[in-house]
Amino acid sequence: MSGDRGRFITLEGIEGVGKTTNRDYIQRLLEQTGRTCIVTREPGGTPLGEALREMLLEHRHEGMSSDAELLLMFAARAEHLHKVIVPALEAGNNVLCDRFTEATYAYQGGGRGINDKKISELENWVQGELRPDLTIILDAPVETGRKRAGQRSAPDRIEKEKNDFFERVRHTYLELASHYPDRIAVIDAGVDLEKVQDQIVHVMTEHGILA
Ligand code: Z5A
Repeated sequence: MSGDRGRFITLEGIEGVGKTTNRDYIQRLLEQTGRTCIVTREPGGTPLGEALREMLLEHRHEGMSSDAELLLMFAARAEHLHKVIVPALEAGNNVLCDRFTEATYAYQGGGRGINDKKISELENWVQGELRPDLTIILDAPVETGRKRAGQRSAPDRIEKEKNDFFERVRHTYLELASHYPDRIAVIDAGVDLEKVQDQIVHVMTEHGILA
């Protein structure tokens, strides 16, 4: 990728921590850098990816095998990278993506118990050397996130897993952040929105995304 490529920022966390709520705010911050910011999501972001998202989340596919789930996530990601993310970055735009490969480590790795090695092989195959410039993990206790999400909509196929699944997901996110502190930041999302957004500005500045 060329030297003047845009920045690739991803948002992560268990359900209900505020990824959707904070997306527009982060987009506005990224646009202050003078570059257009493309906002997208995973699974999804392309017609094929959105079709795969429906298959992954609807209850009709209850009991889907963990390997099938993993491969569908990466199939959607391959299409997303090829059609949206890489062209946008190469055109000099910033890209803000609601979930990316850290979600695969957390949900399919931590949650479902798939070996990290399998995930990293797919990561290297599908992404080559591309990694997000910054991943912001919005972190809150599982009960807080589930309570907030529950007030908003009925649970989908993955959201209806039990609390211990989400505890493993949360734990894996925190582990990833401790392994890659240069590109993954954790924010306390269990507090008022204003305080969450102050922390977002702080980590984006600290990681050189904002001046
Ligand atoms: N998944 C996977 O397994 N593997 C992968 O590789 C990928 C994804 C990429 C879809 O994700 C599912 O795909 C997801 C993981 C899996 N399944 N689960 N669980 P998604 O991102 O589309 O869905 P989600 O995680 O379920 O997101 P969500 O429920 O929409 O949560 P959110 O976007 O983080 O929360 P929100 O909608 O912004 O906020 C929820 C409510 O809380 C809302 O009413 C807000 O007004 C309120 N809120 C937000 N912040 C605050 C604060 N600070 N205080 C008080 N109230 C707040």
